Amino acid sequence: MSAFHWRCSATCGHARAGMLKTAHGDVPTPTFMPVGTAGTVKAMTMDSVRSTGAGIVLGNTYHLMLRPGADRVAALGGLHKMMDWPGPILTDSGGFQVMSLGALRKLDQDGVTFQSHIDGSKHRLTPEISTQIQHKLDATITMAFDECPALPATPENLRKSMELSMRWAARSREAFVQRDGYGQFGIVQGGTERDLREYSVRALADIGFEGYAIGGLAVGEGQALMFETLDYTAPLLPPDRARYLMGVGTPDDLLGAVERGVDMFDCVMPTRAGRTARAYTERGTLNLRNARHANDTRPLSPDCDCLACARHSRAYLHHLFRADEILGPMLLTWHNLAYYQRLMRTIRAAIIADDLPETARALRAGWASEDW
Ligand code: PRF
Ligand code: ZN
Repeated sequence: MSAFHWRCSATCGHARAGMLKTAHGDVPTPTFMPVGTAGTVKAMTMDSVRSTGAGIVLGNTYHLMLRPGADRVAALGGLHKMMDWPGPILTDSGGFQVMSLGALRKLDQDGVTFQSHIDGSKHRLTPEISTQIQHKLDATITMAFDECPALPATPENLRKSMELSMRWAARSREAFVQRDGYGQFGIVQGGTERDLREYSVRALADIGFEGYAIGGLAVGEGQALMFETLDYTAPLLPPDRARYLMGVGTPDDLLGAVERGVDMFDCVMPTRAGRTARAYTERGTLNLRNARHANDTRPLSPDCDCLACARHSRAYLHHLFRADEILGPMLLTWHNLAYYQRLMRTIRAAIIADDLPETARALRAGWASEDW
Protein backbone atom coordinates (compact mmCIF):
# COMPACT_ATOMS: atom_id res chain seq x y z
CA MET A 1 0.00 0.00 0.00
CA SER A 2 1.43 3.36 -1.01
CA ALA A 3 1.08 6.71 0.63
CA PHE A 4 -2.03 8.83 0.25
CA HIS A 5 -1.54 11.33 -2.53
CA TRP A 6 -3.10 13.40 -5.29
CA ARG A 7 -1.57 13.62 -8.76
CA CYS A 8 -2.39 16.18 -11.40
CA SER A 9 -3.06 14.68 -14.84
CA ALA A 10 -4.08 17.79 -16.79
CA THR A 11 -4.76 21.49 -16.35
CA CYS A 12 -6.88 23.98 -18.29
CA GLY A 13 -6.44 27.53 -17.05
CA HIS A 14 -6.51 27.19 -13.24
CA ALA A 15 -8.69 24.05 -13.44
CA ARG A 16 -7.07 20.71 -12.64
CA ALA A 17 -7.92 17.10 -13.46
CA GLY A 18 -6.22 14.58 -11.24
CA MET A 19 -6.36 11.32 -9.34
CA LEU A 20 -6.67 10.87 -5.58
CA LYS A 21 -4.95 7.65 -4.42
CA THR A 22 -6.14 6.21 -1.12
CA ALA A 23 -6.16 3.01 0.93
CA HIS A 24 -9.78 2.51 -0.12
CA GLY A 25 -9.41 3.16 -3.84
CA ASP A 26 -8.64 5.87 -6.36
CA VAL A 27 -10.89 8.83 -7.11
CA PRO A 28 -10.71 10.92 -10.30
CA THR A 29 -10.95 14.64 -9.56
CA PRO A 30 -12.69 17.06 -9.77
CA THR A 31 -15.08 15.02 -7.65
CA PHE A 32 -18.33 15.55 -5.80
CA MET A 33 -18.80 13.67 -2.50
CA PRO A 34 -22.41 12.72 -1.66
CA VAL A 35 -23.19 13.54 1.96
CA GLY A 36 -23.72 10.49 4.18
CA THR A 37 -24.04 12.35 7.47
CA ALA A 38 -25.34 9.60 9.75
CA GLY A 39 -23.79 6.60 8.00
CA THR A 40 -26.29 6.71 5.13
CA VAL A 41 -26.72 8.80 2.01
CA LYS A 42 -30.34 9.55 2.80
CA ALA A 43 -32.91 7.62 0.72
CA MET A 44 -30.17 5.72 -1.16
CA THR A 45 -28.69 2.22 -0.97
CA MET A 46 -24.92 2.22 -1.36
CA ASP A 47 -25.30 0.22 -4.61
CA SER A 48 -27.40 3.04 -6.03
CA VAL A 49 -24.84 5.63 -4.83
CA ARG A 50 -22.12 3.59 -6.55
CA SER A 51 -24.16 3.36 -9.75
CA THR A 52 -24.17 7.16 -10.08
CA GLY A 53 -20.37 7.08 -10.37
CA ALA A 54 -19.59 8.48 -6.92
CA GLY A 55 -16.04 7.59 -5.84
CA ILE A 56 -15.96 8.97 -2.28
CA VAL A 57 -18.63 9.86 0.28
CA LEU A 58 -18.71 12.10 3.34
CA GLY A 59 -19.54 11.21 6.93
CA ASN A 60 -19.95 13.44 9.99
CA THR A 61 -18.08 13.15 13.28
CA TYR A 62 -20.76 15.14 15.09
CA HIS A 63 -23.69 12.89 14.15
CA LEU A 64 -21.86 9.57 14.40
CA MET A 65 -20.27 10.33 17.80
CA LEU A 66 -23.76 10.95 19.21
CA ARG A 67 -25.41 8.02 17.43
CA PRO A 68 -24.42 5.19 17.26
CA GLY A 69 -21.16 6.39 18.92
CA ALA A 70 -17.56 6.11 17.69
CA ASP A 71 -16.77 3.01 19.77
CA ARG A 72 -19.82 1.20 18.45
CA VAL A 73 -18.91 2.09 14.83
CA ALA A 74 -15.40 0.76 15.52
CA ALA A 75 -16.84 -2.43 17.05
CA LEU A 76 -18.98 -2.86 13.93
CA GLY A 77 -15.82 -2.86 11.83
CA GLY A 78 -15.60 0.84 11.03
CA LEU A 79 -17.75 3.14 8.95
CA HIS A 80 -16.91 1.45 5.61
CA LYS A 81 -18.15 -1.91 6.84
CA MET A 82 -21.06 -0.51 8.83
CA MET A 83 -22.52 1.36 5.87
CA ASP A 84 -21.29 -1.05 3.15
CA TRP A 85 -19.11 1.51 1.38
CA PRO A 86 -15.66 -0.02 0.79
CA GLY A 87 -14.51 3.12 -1.06
CA PRO A 88 -12.91 6.20 0.45
CA ILE A 89 -14.78 8.15 3.15
CA LEU A 90 -14.00 11.70 4.25
CA THR A 91 -15.31 12.71 7.66
CA ASP A 92 -15.93 16.30 8.69
CA SER A 93 -14.48 17.13 12.08
CA GLY A 94 -17.63 18.22 13.90
CA GLY A 95 -17.04 21.84 14.84
CA PHE A 96 -18.99 23.23 11.90
CA GLN A 97 -21.97 21.00 12.68
CA VAL A 98 -21.93 21.91 16.40
CA MET A 99 -22.00 25.59 15.55
CA SER A 100 -24.46 25.45 12.65
CA LEU A 101 -26.98 23.27 14.47
CA GLY A 102 -27.30 26.11 16.91
CA ALA A 103 -26.96 23.45 19.58
CA LEU A 104 -26.46 24.75 23.10
CA ARG A 105 -22.71 25.14 23.07
CA LYS A 106 -19.80 26.88 24.69
CA LEU A 107 -16.61 27.62 22.84
CA ASP A 108 -13.26 27.99 24.61
CA GLN A 109 -9.62 27.99 23.52
CA ASP A 110 -9.36 24.24 24.05
CA GLY A 111 -12.54 23.13 22.23
CA VAL A 112 -16.31 23.22 22.38
CA THR A 113 -18.81 21.79 24.84
CA PHE A 114 -22.31 21.19 23.55
CA GLN A 115 -25.61 19.44 24.12
CA SER A 116 -26.77 16.69 21.79
CA HIS A 117 -29.64 17.71 19.48
CA ILE A 118 -30.97 14.18 20.02
CA ASP A 119 -31.31 13.85 23.80
CA GLY A 120 -29.73 16.96 25.33
CA SER A 121 -26.78 14.99 26.75
CA LYS A 122 -23.53 16.89 27.25
CA HIS A 123 -20.50 16.28 25.00
CA ARG A 124 -17.14 17.82 24.25
CA LEU A 125 -15.06 18.12 21.08
CA THR A 126 -11.45 19.25 20.95
CA PRO A 127 -8.93 18.86 18.13
CA GLU A 128 -7.62 15.72 19.87
CA ILE A 129 -11.04 14.17 20.53
CA SER A 130 -12.30 14.90 16.99
CA THR A 131 -9.18 13.37 15.44
CA GLN A 132 -9.45 10.27 17.67
CA ILE A 133 -13.12 9.82 16.79
CA GLN A 134 -12.36 10.07 13.06
CA HIS A 135 -9.67 7.40 13.58
CA LYS A 136 -12.22 5.13 15.28
CA LEU A 137 -14.64 5.68 12.40
CA ASP A 138 -11.77 4.63 10.07
CA ALA A 139 -12.06 7.77 7.94
CA THR A 140 -9.89 7.64 4.83
CA ILE A 141 -9.60 11.42 5.02
CA THR A 142 -9.66 13.06 8.45
CA MET A 143 -10.51 16.75 8.66
CA ALA A 144 -8.75 19.12 11.05
CA PHE A 145 -10.94 20.53 13.83
CA ASP A 146 -11.82 24.15 13.04
CA GLU A 147 -14.24 26.95 13.78
CA CYS A 148 -16.31 28.39 10.95
CA PRO A 149 -17.58 31.87 11.89
CA ALA A 150 -20.92 33.05 10.54
CA LEU A 151 -20.71 35.90 8.03
CA PRO A 152 -20.92 38.86 8.17
CA ALA A 153 -18.34 39.16 10.95
CA THR A 154 -15.92 41.96 11.85
CA PRO A 155 -12.34 41.53 10.56
CA GLU A 156 -11.22 41.42 14.19
CA ASN A 157 -13.53 38.52 15.03
CA LEU A 158 -12.60 36.76 11.80
CA ARG A 159 -8.92 37.09 12.71
CA LYS A 160 -9.39 35.71 16.23
CA SER A 161 -11.44 32.80 14.91
CA MET A 162 -8.95 32.00 12.13
CA GLU A 163 -6.02 32.09 14.58
CA LEU A 164 -7.89 29.72 16.86
CA SER A 165 -8.53 27.38 13.93
CA MET A 166 -4.81 27.43 13.04
CA ARG A 167 -3.83 26.49 16.62
CA TRP A 168 -6.44 23.74 16.47
CA ALA A 169 -5.05 22.60 13.08
CA ALA A 170 -1.60 22.10 14.64
CA ARG A 171 -3.14 20.10 17.51
CA SER A 172 -5.23 18.06 15.04
CA ARG A 173 -2.06 17.21 13.13
CA GLU A 174 -0.29 16.13 16.34
CA ALA A 175 -3.19 13.82 17.18
CA PHE A 176 -3.40 12.27 13.70
CA VAL A 177 -2.04 8.72 13.41
CA GLN A 178 -0.42 8.36 9.99
CA ARG A 179 -1.26 5.17 8.11
CA ASP A 180 -0.55 4.21 4.47
CA GLY A 181 -3.27 5.43 2.17
CA TYR A 182 -4.90 7.62 4.82
CA GLY A 183 -4.68 11.41 4.89
CA GLN A 184 -5.61 14.49 6.86
CA PHE A 185 -6.70 17.83 5.42
CA GLY A 186 -6.16 21.24 7.03
CA ILE A 187 -8.94 23.82 6.66
CA VAL A 188 -8.24 27.38 5.50
CA GLN A 189 -10.34 29.99 7.32
CA GLY A 190 -10.37 33.80 7.32
CA GLY A 191 -13.75 34.72 5.85
CA THR A 192 -13.51 37.10 2.92
CA GLU A 193 -10.40 38.89 4.25
CA ARG A 194 -7.47 38.45 1.90
CA ASP A 195 -4.70 38.94 4.49
CA LEU A 196 -6.36 36.41 6.82
CA ARG A 197 -6.68 33.81 4.07
CA GLU A 198 -3.00 34.33 3.19
CA TYR A 199 -1.96 33.91 6.83
CA SER A 200 -4.14 30.81 7.16
CA VAL A 201 -2.75 29.12 4.03
CA ARG A 202 0.81 29.77 5.21
CA ALA A 203 0.09 28.42 8.70
CA LEU A 204 -1.42 25.21 7.32
CA ALA A 205 1.29 24.68 4.68
CA ASP A 206 3.90 25.06 7.45
CA ILE A 207 2.20 22.33 9.46
CA GLY A 208 1.87 20.19 6.31
CA PHE A 209 -1.21 18.17 5.41
CA GLU A 210 -2.01 15.60 2.71
CA GLY A 211 -4.64 17.99 1.34
CA TYR A 212 -6.18 21.41 2.00
CA ALA A 213 -9.79 22.42 2.41
CA ILE A 214 -11.21 25.89 2.01
CA GLY A 215 -13.74 26.43 4.79
CA GLY A 216 -15.70 29.45 5.89
CA LEU A 217 -17.33 30.03 2.49
CA ALA A 218 -20.90 29.53 1.27
CA VAL A 219 -22.04 30.85 4.64
CA GLY A 220 -24.06 33.78 3.30
CA GLU A 221 -21.45 35.91 1.50
CA GLY A 222 -22.89 35.19 -1.97
CA GLN A 223 -21.32 33.63 -5.05
CA ALA A 224 -19.42 36.72 -6.25
CA LEU A 225 -17.54 37.13 -2.94
CA MET A 226 -16.96 33.38 -2.69
CA PHE A 227 -15.40 33.33 -6.19
CA GLU A 228 -13.33 36.43 -5.38
CA THR A 229 -12.00 34.71 -2.24
CA LEU A 230 -11.18 31.57 -4.25
CA ASP A 231 -9.42 33.71 -6.89
CA TYR A 232 -6.72 34.71 -4.41
CA THR A 233 -6.81 31.75 -2.01
CA ALA A 234 -6.52 28.74 -4.35
CA PRO A 235 -3.27 29.84 -6.07
CA LEU A 236 -1.57 30.13 -2.64
CA LEU A 237 -2.21 26.45 -1.81
CA PRO A 238 0.49 23.81 -2.46
CA PRO A 239 0.01 22.84 -6.13
CA ASP A 240 0.67 19.13 -5.55
CA ARG A 241 -2.11 18.59 -2.99
CA ALA A 242 -5.88 18.17 -3.42
CA ARG A 243 -8.09 21.19 -2.66
CA TYR A 244 -11.55 20.75 -1.19
CA LEU A 245 -14.21 23.47 -1.02
CA MET A 246 -16.43 22.56 1.93
CA GLY A 247 -20.23 22.56 1.70
CA VAL A 248 -20.48 23.78 -1.91
CA GLY A 249 -22.78 23.96 -3.84
CA THR A 250 -25.01 24.47 -6.90
CA PRO A 251 -23.86 23.13 -10.30
CA ASP A 252 -22.86 26.69 -11.21
CA ASP A 253 -20.86 27.02 -7.94
CA LEU A 254 -19.01 23.78 -8.69
CA LEU A 255 -18.12 24.82 -12.22
CA GLY A 256 -16.89 28.26 -11.10
CA ALA A 257 -14.85 26.75 -8.27
CA VAL A 258 -13.23 24.14 -10.55
CA GLU A 259 -12.30 26.99 -12.91
CA ARG A 260 -10.54 28.55 -9.91
CA GLY A 261 -8.54 25.42 -9.02
CA VAL A 262 -10.75 23.38 -6.64
CA ASP A 263 -10.74 19.56 -6.88
CA MET A 264 -13.27 18.28 -4.33
CA PHE A 265 -16.75 19.23 -3.11
CA ASP A 266 -19.52 18.07 -0.81
CA CYS A 267 -22.99 19.45 -0.36
CA VAL A 268 -26.41 18.35 0.86
CA MET A 269 -27.99 20.18 -2.07
CA PRO A 270 -28.63 17.28 -4.50
CA THR A 271 -29.81 14.91 -1.75
CA ARG A 272 -31.87 17.45 0.19
CA ALA A 273 -33.40 18.88 -3.00
CA GLY A 274 -34.28 15.36 -4.12
CA ARG A 275 -36.30 14.80 -0.94
CA THR A 276 -38.23 18.04 -1.52
CA ALA A 277 -39.17 17.39 -5.18
CA ARG A 278 -36.50 19.62 -6.75
CA ALA A 279 -34.62 18.10 -9.71
CA TYR A 280 -31.32 19.29 -11.17
CA THR A 281 -31.02 18.90 -14.93
CA GLU A 282 -28.95 20.10 -17.88
CA ARG A 283 -31.64 22.76 -18.28
CA GLY A 284 -31.82 24.11 -14.76
CA THR A 285 -33.97 22.94 -11.87
CA LEU A 286 -37.60 21.96 -11.78
CA ASN A 287 -40.09 21.21 -9.03
CA LEU A 288 -41.87 17.91 -9.53
CA ARG A 289 -44.79 18.98 -7.33
CA ASN A 290 -45.75 21.55 -9.95
CA ALA A 291 -49.07 20.72 -11.71
CA ARG A 292 -47.51 21.20 -15.13
CA HIS A 293 -45.81 17.80 -14.76
CA ALA A 294 -49.03 15.88 -14.04
CA ASN A 295 -49.49 14.53 -17.58
CA ASP A 296 -45.89 14.76 -18.81
CA THR A 297 -44.83 11.34 -20.09
CA ARG A 298 -41.21 12.40 -20.78
CA PRO A 299 -38.36 11.34 -18.50
CA LEU A 300 -36.80 14.02 -16.29
CA SER A 301 -33.71 14.16 -18.42
CA PRO A 302 -33.19 12.38 -21.77
CA ASP A 303 -29.43 12.00 -21.19
CA CYS A 304 -29.62 10.52 -17.69
CA ASP A 305 -29.16 6.81 -16.99
CA CYS A 306 -30.50 6.91 -13.41
CA LEU A 307 -33.43 4.66 -12.51
CA ALA A 308 -35.87 7.59 -12.42
CA CYS A 309 -35.00 8.61 -15.97
CA ALA A 310 -34.54 5.12 -17.41
CA ARG A 311 -37.88 3.78 -16.20
CA HIS A 312 -40.24 6.56 -15.15
CA SER A 313 -42.05 9.64 -16.41
CA ARG A 314 -42.25 13.11 -14.90
CA ALA A 315 -45.96 12.44 -14.44
CA TYR A 316 -45.24 9.42 -12.23
CA LEU A 317 -42.64 11.34 -10.18
CA HIS A 318 -45.20 14.15 -9.79
CA HIS A 319 -47.78 11.64 -8.57
CA LEU A 320 -45.33 10.11 -6.06
CA PHE A 321 -44.60 13.51 -4.47
CA ARG A 322 -48.26 14.55 -4.43
CA ALA A 323 -49.13 11.24 -2.75
CA ASP A 324 -46.22 11.59 -0.28
CA GLU A 325 -44.83 8.25 -1.38
CA ILE A 326 -41.35 7.44 -0.14
CA LEU A 327 -40.28 6.32 -3.63
CA GLY A 328 -40.46 9.96 -4.80
CA PRO A 329 -37.54 11.15 -2.62
CA MET A 330 -35.65 7.93 -3.41
CA LEU A 331 -35.89 8.31 -7.19
CA LEU A 332 -35.21 12.05 -7.20
CA THR A 333 -32.19 11.79 -4.87
CA TRP A 334 -30.83 9.13 -7.22
CA HIS A 335 -31.39 11.38 -10.21
CA ASN A 336 -29.81 14.45 -8.60
CA LEU A 337 -26.71 12.52 -7.51
CA ALA A 338 -26.47 11.02 -11.02
CA TYR A 339 -26.67 14.55 -12.43
CA TYR A 340 -23.94 15.89 -10.11
CA GLN A 341 -21.63 12.96 -10.97
CA ARG A 342 -22.30 13.37 -14.71
CA LEU A 343 -21.51 17.08 -14.37
CA MET A 344 -18.16 16.33 -12.71
CA ARG A 345 -17.30 13.77 -15.40
CA THR A 346 -18.14 16.32 -18.11
CA ILE A 347 -15.99 18.97 -16.44
CA ARG A 348 -13.10 16.55 -15.92
CA ALA A 349 -13.19 15.40 -19.56
CA ALA A 350 -13.22 19.04 -20.70
CA ILE A 351 -10.12 19.82 -18.60
CA ILE A 352 -8.31 16.83 -20.07
CA ALA A 353 -9.39 17.88 -23.60
CA ASP A 354 -8.18 21.43 -22.79
CA ASP A 355 -11.67 22.58 -23.69
CA LEU A 356 -13.16 23.80 -20.39
CA PRO A 357 -14.15 27.35 -21.52
CA GLU A 358 -16.29 25.98 -24.37
CA THR A 359 -17.84 23.27 -22.17
CA ALA A 360 -18.51 25.82 -19.41
CA ARG A 361 -20.30 28.11 -21.86
CA ALA A 362 -22.51 25.23 -23.04
CA LEU A 363 -23.30 24.13 -19.45
CA ARG A 364 -24.27 27.67 -18.41
CA ALA A 365 -26.39 28.17 -21.53
CA GLY A 366 -28.22 24.94 -20.69
CA TRP A 367 -28.91 25.96 -17.07
CA ALA A 368 -30.28 29.31 -18.29
CA SER A 369 -32.44 27.86 -21.07
CA GLU A 370 -35.47 26.78 -18.99
CA ASP A 371 -37.34 25.52 -22.03
CA TRP A 372 -39.21 22.81 -20.18
N1 PRF B 1 -15.52 23.87 8.31
C1 PRF B 1 -15.86 22.54 8.46
N2 PRF B 1 -16.87 21.99 7.79
C2 PRF B 1 -17.58 22.76 6.93
C3 PRF B 1 -17.27 24.11 6.72
C4 PRF B 1 -16.18 24.72 7.44
O1 PRF B 1 -15.84 25.89 7.31
C5 PRF B 1 -18.21 24.58 5.78
C6 PRF B 1 -18.32 25.95 5.23
N3 PRF B 1 -19.05 26.03 4.04
C7 PRF B 1 -19.02 23.50 5.46
N4 PRF B 1 -18.64 22.42 6.16
N5 PRF B 1 -15.16 21.80 9.31
ZN1 ZN C 1 -32.03 10.84 -13.99
